[in-house]
Amino acid sequence: MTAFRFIAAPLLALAAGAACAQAAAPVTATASWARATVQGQRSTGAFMTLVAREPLTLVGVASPAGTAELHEMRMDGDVMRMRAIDRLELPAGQPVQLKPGGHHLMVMDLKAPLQPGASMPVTLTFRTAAGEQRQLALQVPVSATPPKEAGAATAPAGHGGHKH
Ligand SMILES: [Cu+2]
Repeated sequence: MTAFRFIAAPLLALAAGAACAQAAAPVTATASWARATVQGQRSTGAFMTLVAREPLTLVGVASPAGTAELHEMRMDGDVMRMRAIDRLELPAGQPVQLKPGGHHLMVMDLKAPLQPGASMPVTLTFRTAAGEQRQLALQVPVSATPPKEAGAATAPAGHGGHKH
């Protein structure tokens, strides 16, 4: 006789507790932008600079615009490929850039085109050193090009304007 085992898995509704007062993530996001899509494009990248005030691990990304993932770029032989990663460490006080060609947020299966001037809601989930979760909700501006105030490396404006 086979012993049937019933594994009681209580399906506790992990409802997004809107009323649950969750402490804000001790992190700031600056120079955020998401690349506008061209016709037929179903996925896009989102970029920003994150500065954590205490050691944090970025463990999740979500957007109502589509399916969001955290990606990294990595050389595979001669080919640059991107792949999903499940975490990104943010050392305290140290800017971590999510940028084209590096770590970035990827939003796939977009429900609608992303028009320049619009914004895309993104929620980042972090884990603290104590293992607690913190969230940061952002409205990421949609743009065809990176924002100018990105600081640091200033584009060499005025060069190469050699059109005939
Ligand atoms: Cu990607």
